[in-house]
This record gives sequence, C-alpha cells and structure tokens, in this order.
Amino acid sequence: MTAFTVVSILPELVEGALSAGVVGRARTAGTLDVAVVNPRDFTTDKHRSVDDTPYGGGPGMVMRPGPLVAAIEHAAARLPGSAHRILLSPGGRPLTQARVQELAALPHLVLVCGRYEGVDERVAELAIDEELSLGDFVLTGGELGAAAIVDAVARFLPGVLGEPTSTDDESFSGALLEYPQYTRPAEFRGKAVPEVLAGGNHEAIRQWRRREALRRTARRRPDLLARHRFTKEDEQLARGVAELELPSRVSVALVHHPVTDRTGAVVTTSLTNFDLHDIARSVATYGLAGFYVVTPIEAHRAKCAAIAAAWRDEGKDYRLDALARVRPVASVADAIADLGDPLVVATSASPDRFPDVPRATPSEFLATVHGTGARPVLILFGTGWGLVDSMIPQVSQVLAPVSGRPAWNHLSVRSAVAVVLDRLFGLRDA
Ligand code: 4GY
Repeated sequence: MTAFTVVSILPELVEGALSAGVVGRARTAGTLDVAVVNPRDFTTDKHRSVDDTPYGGGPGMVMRPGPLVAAIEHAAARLPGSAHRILLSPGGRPLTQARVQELAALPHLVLVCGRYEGVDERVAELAIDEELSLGDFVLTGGELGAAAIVDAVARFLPGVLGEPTSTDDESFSGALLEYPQYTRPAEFRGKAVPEVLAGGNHEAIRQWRRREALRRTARRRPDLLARHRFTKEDEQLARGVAELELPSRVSVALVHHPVTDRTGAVVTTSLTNFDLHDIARSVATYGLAGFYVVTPIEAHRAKCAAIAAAWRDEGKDYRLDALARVRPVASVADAIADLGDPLVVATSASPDRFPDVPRATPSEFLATVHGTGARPVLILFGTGWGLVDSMIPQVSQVLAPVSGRPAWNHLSVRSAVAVVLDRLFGLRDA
C-alpha cells in the first residue's frame, strides 16, 4: 500500500487539493496515508529563509539546498522501508499512466515541490531518485503536480475507489480514448442519445462503443492510434469509418512538369525507373489509393505503363499490389480531374514557392483532412528542383518540408515521399 509524503513550503495548497472527493474521504477513513513536510521547519536562520539569489545572476530566486534536503531526508524517514523520492519539474520525464501504475506498487513516495525560479541542482543530485513532469507547461510550483500524482496513484490502491481500477485496460500507450458516455434525459436541447444505447442489445452496444473509441482516437489522438495494435475485430469495425480509412482516400502525384531546374527555368524532367518502383511500393506500403505519374511526354507515360505491365508478368504479390495503383497522366489537372474534386496539397522545400499558401505540419494536415468528410486528397511531389507554384492554383496547403538538423533538404524525391508518408500514416512502436 503506497503512502505519500509531500515536501512543500505551502502545505495548505497540498491539503486543499487532497482533502475533498474520494481522495479526501479515503484519507479520513484511514485507507490513504498522505502527510506534508515543510522545508521551512528545517531552516536554521532567524528569517527561516528557503530561497536565495542565483549564482551567475538572473531573475528570481532559487530554493536553497539545505532546508530542502533536510526536509526530504525527514520525509523519507517518516515510514520504515525505502522511500522513492520524486521531484516535480517541467524538466522531468513526462508522466505516463504506465509509470503511475508502477508507482502504485511502491511502499512510500516522497513528492518534492519546488517554488520560485527553480531548485538548487545539488538537491536533485543528492536527494532525488526521479524527476517527473506533468507536461510541457510551467506551474508556479510543484504542489499541483504532486497532488495530481497522489490522485492518479490512489486510484490503484485498495479501498480508495469503490471498484478498484483494473490495471489491464488502463495501460494507455497504444490504448484508445474512452467512448462517449450518456445519461438521462434521452433528449437534451435537441440532441438525442444514440439509438443503439437505448436498445438492450449488449453486443451491439459493445461494438458501437469500440468503434466510437477507435474513431475518436483517430480524430483526436492520431499519435495514440499509430501505437494501437488493431485486433481482428477492430479491423472489421474500422471498415466504412472515414477517420479510420484515411490512407485509402489519399493519392500521390509525382510531377515531372511543371518543375524547375537548377537555374529556376520551368522544365519537364525525365521519368526514372527508381522513382517509379520505389514510390509505387511506398504508396502500397501505406495503403494509399493511387500513384499518379504526371508527365506531358507521351513516350514516358507509355514507358510507365510498360514497366507496370512488366511487374505484373513477374507476378510477385507485393509488386502486383503496388502496380495496380500506378496511373500515368499528362498533367496535374488530369490527376485532379481523375479524382473529381480532391483537396490538393503540395510539398516544397523552398519557402519561395507557394508563398501565400499556409505550411502545415503532419498533424495540421491530418486535421484538415478529417474535416473534409470523404473528399479525396492528392499530395503533389515535384521532381527536379521542385514544383512550380504559379501553374498549380488548386493547392490549398503545403506540407512543411522534411529536414534534418542541418535544416536543408538533400533528399531525393522518392526518399521524401517515403518519409512524408511515414509521418502521416506510419505505425509507431509502443
Ligand atoms: N510542468 N510538471 C511542473 C512544474 C513548477 C519552478 C520547479 C510540471 O510537474 N511540475 O511546472 N513545476 C516548477 C517551478 C521550480 C517546479
């Protein structure tokens, strides 16, 4: 059973956060042990000061190591057995539900709260086992973070919740967001509860909830969905749900004209075998709808068709899959016409191209696509020195360029396609 000792110069703030609700009730009932130790009680000067000016100058004050380390040592000795000492700080490792569960298996957590501009670094070096952050934002002190950890860990302790939280459906990484919940009335301000929930078909309700959890996660947390391992049933439930079938709405166009050469002149580049093979396979790998090979040179379109046909004769499965998606066309306009009315998105490494079109990060792009219902999407990739903006007025977004630390794009177009598709649609390891 985990006990908690919070080290804070504002005990009333910690008490305020942990005196109400199920946590407050569990403390009163004696099933949850939370105590607070105040570093001010470990000062030796007559002003009882816990802070001082920073070495090296700069704004604000820094927490002195003496009173804080003394308070941590006192807190750790409050109970027999070993204490795990945690410092709440934006510089710590981000807290996860998996870590919360592990913490719930430890006997004694000492939660150390800093205030002011920061804590003398030697405190962390001498008296802290782990630094944790609640997220990439800055609080005025660690107290609310400490209270949040007590609250999240307490859910796993016996006698705190009525029904103790089961550990298996809460691992979270790769887990799904919760399905939407409803209670009475059946209609509220013109909005009805989904019909299936009011019927008594428990199997139908279970499937509806799972599908909505998948849909919601795709929309709101594509990063979580990318880590989710789909079960056979998930695959079935995903069918026909636009949010879960995004890649199948997306096509790629490899544009050989209009593009520029190194001098900035508008040219037509040559079809290359490597681009054709590698991009077709990337398009198949990520489950996209199609791969338009855009060239005004008729002989190149014929060659493209011939290469695709040659793969077919080799008869390998993965090649067939890739080949089926290759579509030679004479112009970007033809690719657009073939799709009907697609959302057209360009890629460009140069800020000078499409200067009036907003740059989108992968998640901004995905949010746009989610907002467009079932509309098809066409992503343009330029060969040579890149797409010519003036000749493609339909472009409504430009994907931010792929770059590394040297901040320059040296990728071949087929590498850029693979990287962009992986960022947008690639699955991630947990
Ligand atoms: N974020 N996650 C956080 C925080 C305040 C200066 C050190 C956070 O956990 N704690 O912002 N803490 C800072 C204020 C001293 C703590």
